[in-house]
Amino acid sequence: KPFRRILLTGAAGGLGKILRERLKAWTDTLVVSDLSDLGPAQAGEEVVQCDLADKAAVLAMVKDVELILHFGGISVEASFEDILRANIQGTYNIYEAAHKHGVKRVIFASSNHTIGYYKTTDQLTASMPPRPDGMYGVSKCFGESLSRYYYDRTGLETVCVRIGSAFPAPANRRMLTTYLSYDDLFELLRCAAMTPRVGHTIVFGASDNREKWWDNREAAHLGFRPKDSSEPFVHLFPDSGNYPAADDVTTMYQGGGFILTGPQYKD
Ligand code: NAI
Ligand code: 15L
Repeated sequence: KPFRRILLTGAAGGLGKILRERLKAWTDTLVVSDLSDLGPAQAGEEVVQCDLADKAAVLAMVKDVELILHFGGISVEASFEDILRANIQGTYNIYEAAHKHGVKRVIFASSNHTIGYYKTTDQLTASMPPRPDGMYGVSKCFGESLSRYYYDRTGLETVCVRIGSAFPAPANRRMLTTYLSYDDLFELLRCAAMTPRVGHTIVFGASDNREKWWDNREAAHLGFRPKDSSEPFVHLFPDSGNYPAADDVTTMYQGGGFILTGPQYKD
């Protein structure tokens, strides 16, 4: 197996549950961690239930780890205070622990919501300025900047995966463009983990969907080639001929519904 010890944070989450099964093929020991209950440790696993905001717990959990897949945290828009704790403090704790223990590489679950305020008519590359669509997106921009800093300062490598919509199937018209199948996600993670040198790389995570907003030329060294597509689901969301609709911000911007979920709209 290519690794002795891998840490997966967010292992009780939607993606974490899938990765927990698949990552065992890569490593002798998979450390699975979450704030939520993870059940008993299975063969080849160690279970650590802790809050990412608990710096001492995170430091202890990262000891002897070679690769971290950082998927833990709040995964949707929420109050700034909650995001501060889970995503900003939590991600800082992961990087500080990774540096102290000499971890070689982190794969950071970033998000398309780092760029959600670009228009659905825009084509993006990874080096275009971030345009987050809420506090959640801002926290993912923090993770991308933090990891850039740790790479420049210490040589700790990171691949930031700006995941589109990684679910069993697209749930709406927008996700026909942002859909990332679980198999393509896993292939992208394999490229991120196994490519010999990645430095600090930002890569968009989408399947080979017919409509594309994101161009991965700046991450070509990863060699990621998606195999799936949202095509089998296109019939579920017929084209109204009115997309993007001039009077609907959720179709004008790449972030879709997140454009309307900021805390300011709830106050
Ligand atoms: P999820 O919400 O199902 O899983 C996140 C996990 O993190 C949960 O099990 C939760 O208990 C844990 N968590 C939250 N706060 C924590 C804390 N303070 N300490 C420790 N654990 C904590 O989300 P999902 O869909 O599995 O996403 C995983 C990661 O990928 C997240 O970082 C999310 O932002 C990112 N992502 C996912 C996308 C998707 O399409 N599923 C799209 C873009 C990004
Ligand atoms: C995300 O960042 C979220 O974690 C996920 O739940 C989806 O909402 C996804 O983006 C999306 O944009 O579809």
